Amino acid sequence: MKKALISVSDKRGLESFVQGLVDNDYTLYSTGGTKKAIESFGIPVKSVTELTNYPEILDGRVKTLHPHIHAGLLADRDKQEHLDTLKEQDIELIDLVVVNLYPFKETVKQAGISELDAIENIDIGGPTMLRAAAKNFRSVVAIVHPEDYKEVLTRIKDDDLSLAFRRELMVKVFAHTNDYDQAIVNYFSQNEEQLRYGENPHQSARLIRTSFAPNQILNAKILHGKALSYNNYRDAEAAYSLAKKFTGPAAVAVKHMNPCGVGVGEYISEAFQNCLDADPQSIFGGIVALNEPVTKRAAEKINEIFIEVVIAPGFDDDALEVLKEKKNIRLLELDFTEDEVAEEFVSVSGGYLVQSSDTGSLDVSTIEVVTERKPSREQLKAMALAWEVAKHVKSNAIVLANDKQTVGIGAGQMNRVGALKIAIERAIEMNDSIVMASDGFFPMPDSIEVAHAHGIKAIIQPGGSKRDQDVIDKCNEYGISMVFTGMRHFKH
Ligand code: 93A
Repeated sequence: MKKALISVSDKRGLESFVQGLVDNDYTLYSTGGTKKAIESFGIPVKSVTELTNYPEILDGRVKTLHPHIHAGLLADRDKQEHLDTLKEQDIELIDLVVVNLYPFKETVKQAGISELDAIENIDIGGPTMLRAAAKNFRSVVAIVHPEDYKEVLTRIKDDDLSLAFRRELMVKVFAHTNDYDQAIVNYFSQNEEQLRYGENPHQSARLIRTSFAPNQILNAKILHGKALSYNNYRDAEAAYSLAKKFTGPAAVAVKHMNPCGVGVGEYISEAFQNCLDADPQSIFGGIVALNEPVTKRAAEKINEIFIEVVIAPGFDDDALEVLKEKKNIRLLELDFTEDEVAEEFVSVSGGYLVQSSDTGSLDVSTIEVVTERKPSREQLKAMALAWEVAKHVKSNAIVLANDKQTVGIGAGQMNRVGALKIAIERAIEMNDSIVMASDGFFPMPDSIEVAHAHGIKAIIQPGGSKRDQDVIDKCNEYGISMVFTGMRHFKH
């Protein structure tokens, strides 16, 4: 008779599985609660204490942590010496282990959980058995997920518990215990915090801090206001990551992850005013990042409208006093130094995609003027601003700007000329000093026609289209200057 050790917190699917094991001549051994459950199904089961000759002690903290269990799992069936030792010590071989762990993650997710509750839910014996059985996968079957019960039973019936299958199960075990330990690390290092909800109120959410660098949004000091929401954090990241790209005073307003207004100026108050004027409608309820300490003058301007979050490298005392008049505004202090090239993750069903972040920046000395007309100094300045902003706008992105602010932004469109039309429609002004930036190349000259019809005289874009020459010819026909950056900046 083969021996199966069953010790599970999650009792889903248990009845039919253990019945199947018994039907296939397994003797079952279980810990307290699992044994009771199996007995309630009317299925014969023995206590693990019959293997250990030792009672469960310390409120169950020590149930299976015993050499008779672990030697029974770890003995190498191909080594006579191991088998002899088991015989000498009167230890039985265990062939199959079914363990799932105390529900640590589920427990700490609940509201009002104490640290003691969390501690009691750290499973020690379960992972130890799983890891032992998984290490010995050449001889032992280790099952951690109830979803695998069915296939295991089928394979037992067909006598097909192949080495390859046991290896698959082994990988699942170590992935699971790794994930389980990470959840413990996150909870106790306070790297993990519950958020009130996710993108919408019916979605749950939490944040997980993986770094403590002072120039990262999750490490901002919240000087005033209630905790940030899920959307606040994402918008704050979008505003902050763009604001820190500017060397002089700059202010960035973000709505739904896209910049809606960006302003630069000699002083931070002027930069904010330009940012506000760039789109006085969209900034309402927005997130604003300023790359220099907030002065009283800037604070007074900010206070004139409804802003949810202000992020800055500092706040003057009198500025704080002004801003704190509003109870609900969140004030975040954060180090604005540039990041090292970091990695970004996005989830897709089945896992994650990882890429290095887009730190490609424009070197004005290497840009190529491709038209007869050259951009003026003022236009070049506006292009640098528009280009930086375009990198931070969802694709397809078109940014119209002068040398002190964005004047119209078209974000997240499925075709480029559509993005341009939106940017023009939103534009606060259209005149000769306005330049246009496109995050990707123009596949055809249609956008140039539209730009020309609205008086745009200078364009910055990556280049690289099959029809670049058509686009250049069109610009020459209309007396538009155009530069190629050689680098596109899609953002999805
Ligand atoms: O408290 S433990 O870390 N000590 C143990 O020796 C032990 N052995 C199994 N937890 C232990 N377990 C866990 O108990 C299993 O991982 C399983 O989640 C749970 C099943 O307990 P019961 O059968 O009493 O419901």
